[in-house]
Amino acid sequence: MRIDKLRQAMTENELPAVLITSSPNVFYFSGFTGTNGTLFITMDRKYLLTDFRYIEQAEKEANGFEVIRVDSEPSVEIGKLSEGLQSIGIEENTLSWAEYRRFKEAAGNCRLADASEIFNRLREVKDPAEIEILRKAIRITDEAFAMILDRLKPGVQEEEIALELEFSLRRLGASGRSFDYIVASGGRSALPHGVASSKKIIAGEAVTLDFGAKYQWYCSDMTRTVFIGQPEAKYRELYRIVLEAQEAAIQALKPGMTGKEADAVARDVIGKAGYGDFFGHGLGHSLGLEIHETPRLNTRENKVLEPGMILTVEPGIYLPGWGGVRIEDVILVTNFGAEVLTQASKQFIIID
Ligand SMILES: [Mn+2]
Repeated sequence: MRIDKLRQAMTENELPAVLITSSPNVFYFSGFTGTNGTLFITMDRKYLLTDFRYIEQAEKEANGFEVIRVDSEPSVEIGKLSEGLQSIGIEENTLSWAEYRRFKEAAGNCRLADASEIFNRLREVKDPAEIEILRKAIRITDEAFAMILDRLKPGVQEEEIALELEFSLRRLGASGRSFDYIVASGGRSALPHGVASSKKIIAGEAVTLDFGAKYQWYCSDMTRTVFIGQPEAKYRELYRIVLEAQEAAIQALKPGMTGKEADAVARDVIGKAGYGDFFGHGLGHSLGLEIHETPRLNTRENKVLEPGMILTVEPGIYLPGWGGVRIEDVILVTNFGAEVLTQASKQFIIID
């Protein structure tokens, strides 16, 4: 099914073969989970090149693929497979310069063309099995969030909170995290990507927690800003605006809308409240096998939302040196609108 769609796209793009090198794409198109694997797919053959360690696993996981053992790097083998072909689609964003040079030399007169957009596009709309896995990954994050609230107290280091999150996610069935834990307290909450540090949490501070589980190779993502004791009054104002922006965007989201239009809904709310300059990132992103996938929700995204897409909606306001607030849920684009998959509370949480 995935290979049929891929070949259809290859035909449309006049690519008689593609070379797939990044692990998420290797997994998506073949089911192979080893750390060393390269796919070479033509209109009637499909090959998986891997080394000695993975031959048995490859034959088991990559249904219908001809497994070729390559114990050093695969460019010579790729050269042989591409004999007589006019062009090969590659992934330019993940190939190293060295790999590219080797493939180019091995491919001889055969043209190499970037095919990343074909692979991205095929992964944009999730199938029902993927949606089920993502729901579970999101449930795990919700539960880990509920559990971490008890651990948040003055004197605790951000890194300790990150470690507790890791324990919770893994006890709940995740294989790990989908990206480095963001635990940003006090002034650090103004850093949109404030990865957990050795800073200790102090009474009266905001703490932004942004984390995700990796479950059966799929990623979840959520953010909440909570407060350790009574915060400054201004935080209530920021929180109200960010929540209003987030809910307005979720309400408005529907198939047929562009990523740019969705972004504008939230940006409008924050702009009208006077904080437009302090929301410097996009509203959200798709996610799946990778934490950031296309389409995005930002000021430049012209891609149109379709049912089956899974996206984050995560506006924020960050006042440098002072602090910030972000609220992030994951939503599923349905036939008529958006279903919010994240269940964690969005109330103004004060932990005493
Ligand atoms: Mn996110």
